[in-house]
Amino acid sequence: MATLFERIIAREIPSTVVYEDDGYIAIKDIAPKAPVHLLVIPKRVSTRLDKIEDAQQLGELMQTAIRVAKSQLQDYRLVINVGQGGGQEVFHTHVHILGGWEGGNPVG
Ligand code: DGP
Repeated sequence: MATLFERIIAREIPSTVVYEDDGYIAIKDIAPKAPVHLLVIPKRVSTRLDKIEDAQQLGELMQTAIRVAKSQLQDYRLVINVGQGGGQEVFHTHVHILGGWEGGNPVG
């Protein structure tokens, strides 16, 4: 069965898209944990970050996350939850971009 993010990529589920290219989509998180909370999602299916063995793919994911983050924010936090114990809820690899706090990141 398609993951939630595959269905978002296919436009079966609506989302606010802030960036898209052939390999990636970036959307607004539906339950933002910061004034700006985006998700960068590779279109190529993998369940979690450590299933991506190809260094080029890993690099491309980070480059895309940085490009999207810099287009919206001067400073930011990148978070990747890996596995249930790591806080991952959607098992389709993605990078969280968080930022926009007044006075800086409250998490430290
Ligand atoms: P994680 O816990 O790392 O798997 O993050 C999953 C994120 O996905 C979480 O911050 C909430 C977000 N999310 C869940 N359902 C939807 C949805 O339907 N649309 C959008 N835009 N985000 C969603």
